[in-house]
Amino acid sequence: MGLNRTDGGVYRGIGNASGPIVITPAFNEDATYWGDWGYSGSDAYRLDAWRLIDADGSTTLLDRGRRLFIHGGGCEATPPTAELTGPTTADTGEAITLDASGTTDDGTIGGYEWDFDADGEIDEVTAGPTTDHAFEERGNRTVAVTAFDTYGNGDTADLQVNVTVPATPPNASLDAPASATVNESVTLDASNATDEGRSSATSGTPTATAHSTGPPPTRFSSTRTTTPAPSSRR
Ligand SMILES: [Ca+2]
Ligand SMILES: [Ca+2]
Repeated sequence: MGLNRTDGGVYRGIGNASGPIVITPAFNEDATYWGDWGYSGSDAYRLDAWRLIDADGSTTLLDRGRRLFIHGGGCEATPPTAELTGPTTADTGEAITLDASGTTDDGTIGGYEWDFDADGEIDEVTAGPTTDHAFEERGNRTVAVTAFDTYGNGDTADLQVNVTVPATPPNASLDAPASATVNESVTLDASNATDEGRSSATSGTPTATAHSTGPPPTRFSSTRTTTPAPSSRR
């Protein structure tokens, strides 16, 4: 909760509810009336936590993208069977769509937790089965999704993605004198050439010395004489 905020809801007497009560949180800019009334729309009144306080007083801090499902009666225990598909190759910076829509459950899927870098920390929570992600570094990456049913039973699937640097041509640059005379040595400098990877053409020094040889230049004076086409006269 943010400053001076007591937003929340209390649910009781739900034993006769048919189907779960679904609470879809929407904080700050995502809220329907954010900015429309006195205590919202400014940084001082931003909500910064989504807490579940159980009847016994225990508190669970929820990811702010996570929906809450309230069931009457007992719990179901059968987890979903998670499935994750998507491109197995990608360029760095390229957004790819990861798709867990093949996940099945005996009941209803409640959400998906995504771990984009296989460190065990959840990076995103979605209600729907797909999300877009771009990898910043090359290499073999493992993405994991854990699909939960509305009782909190989860199953995890992963996908290997080989991330490579885009194969764009190098930006070639060659510095050389604007002119040279015969028998003068000039330096050709390609050290300003750039590429996001390693240029195979710049092994060793990127500079070279060119030495022009040959007979002294012969200067021609060229004069073009234009003869108008004869007018046809009879
Ligand atoms: Ca289930
Ligand atoms: Ca992670």
